Amino acid sequence: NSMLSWQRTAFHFQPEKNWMNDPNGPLFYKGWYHFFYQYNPDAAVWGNIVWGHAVSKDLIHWLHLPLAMVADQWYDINGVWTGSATILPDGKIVMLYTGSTNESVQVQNLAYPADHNDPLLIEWVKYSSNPVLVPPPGIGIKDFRDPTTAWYTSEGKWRITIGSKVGKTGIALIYDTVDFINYELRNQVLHGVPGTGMWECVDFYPVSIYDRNGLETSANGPEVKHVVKASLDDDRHDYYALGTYDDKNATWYPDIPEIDVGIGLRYDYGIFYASKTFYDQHRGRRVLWGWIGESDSEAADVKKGWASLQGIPRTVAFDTKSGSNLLQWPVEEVENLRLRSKEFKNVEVKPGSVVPLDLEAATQLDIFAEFEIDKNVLENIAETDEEFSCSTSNGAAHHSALGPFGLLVLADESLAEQTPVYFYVTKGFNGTLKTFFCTDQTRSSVANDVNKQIYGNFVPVLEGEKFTLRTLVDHSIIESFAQGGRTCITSRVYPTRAIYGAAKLFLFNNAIETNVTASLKIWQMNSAFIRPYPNIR
Ligand code: DQQ
Repeated sequence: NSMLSWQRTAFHFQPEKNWMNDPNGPLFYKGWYHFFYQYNPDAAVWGNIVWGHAVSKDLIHWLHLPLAMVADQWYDINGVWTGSATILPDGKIVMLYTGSTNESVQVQNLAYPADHNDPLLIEWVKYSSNPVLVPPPGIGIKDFRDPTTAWYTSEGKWRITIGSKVGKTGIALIYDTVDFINYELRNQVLHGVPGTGMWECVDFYPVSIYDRNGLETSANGPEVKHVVKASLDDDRHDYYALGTYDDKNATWYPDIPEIDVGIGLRYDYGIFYASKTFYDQHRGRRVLWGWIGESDSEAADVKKGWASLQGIPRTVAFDTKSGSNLLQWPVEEVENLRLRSKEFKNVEVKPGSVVPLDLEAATQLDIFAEFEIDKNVLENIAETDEEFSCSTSNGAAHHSALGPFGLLVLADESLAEQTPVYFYVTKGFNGTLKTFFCTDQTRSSVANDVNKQIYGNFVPVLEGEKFTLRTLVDHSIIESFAQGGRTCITSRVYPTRAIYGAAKLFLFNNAIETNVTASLKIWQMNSAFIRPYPNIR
């Protein structure tokens, strides 16, 4: 449908048509990145779920491959649901995934490549005695899904976790296995948090506390912290926490119980769900994939014939500077799409003003921006906006002492359509500054059947740091990373006027008390090649 075709992205992974959701089983094998995903081959809405499959050399340009697994067995006839890959020491791959059975019971199944010599891993075989796991006593038959990548225990066994719930407590069950066929349920859970509901797509992995290098999933020791991530079915967000893993007792506890899994930090404060990491042994990094749904209406999705994207894969590492959070950053390969760039140095943005940035078009961009506010004002101003939060304020239209200031993305000339991505600085009674990073969708489109929430959260800004952001713009997606990736916000927006050559970029400053000085470097971004599978007969 050409009417809505401008919403199609140019460098984000999408199937050619129909519905996609969770990333599944990402891995690097014999020179190729493999990406599998939850896919409905028949419609642009969720249902009939099978595994789509694509390969890439660089996580940006893709070749679509035939479906890897379809719903053809009693144990997955109602859906080939989410799963993860484990690469064994001999290089062989095992895939564990959830099947929804003929009676809609959630069970875990084993699959493996038909031919390990095929670098494209085109054909997949399901183990003949599937399922390998059924819901254990006390667990609901529909509350048992999404097995993780396995890691080694000190006993030399493999260990996996599977998300579930007991009452309203979200939990991560633990199983040990030596052959991926027979499993032993541990009587203690890896972790659980009351009130968080069903945990989907649990992820568990180590991060180095010294540097940004990725760690293989089995890595452990004093130089390591462990991340637990759960996707909360009840509020549709991905929450993580940093903590300590106890291999002997097969359990994990958070560094700070007040910001435990599901009640503290999120990977992303916009739309981002069912994410999964993998260790990329090719480049020694941990890479995070996340499903970015639509925020228009289902009717619009049906009309345009497709729904959902995958975010640009992000490297994820512990923030050794703040010590309190992860850092997420688009994989460096996305920089190969950069075309012409333009720099704007020390642009002064006066209180209450909007400054246009002279670019050809502003629909496919990679933006770096740095902002400074008046030091004198910062020091001398009394307490302000102690109670601020992105979503309860007036959004970017607000005027206050120290904010908001930032970018107007995907804006038309008249500013009837605009999506502000911005900082907002508050000062507490005790004089401490606290910075928020937000994205305001209120005026993102003149259409009214789209989500117009204001997203955002607190972002740590350390002594001596400027306010920095990076934003990737790709037609209907805006992915923003503040302070090097401490706080991230992804939004889907559906402008009707700010499209193609009519889309513009502006700076704005609604702070009353301070000038803002902005420096930017902005690249036009090329489109990625995302090719159909060749029809060779
Ligand atoms: N999506 C899958 C489930 C998973 C959910 C089904 C999360 O396995 O729990 O498509 O989005």
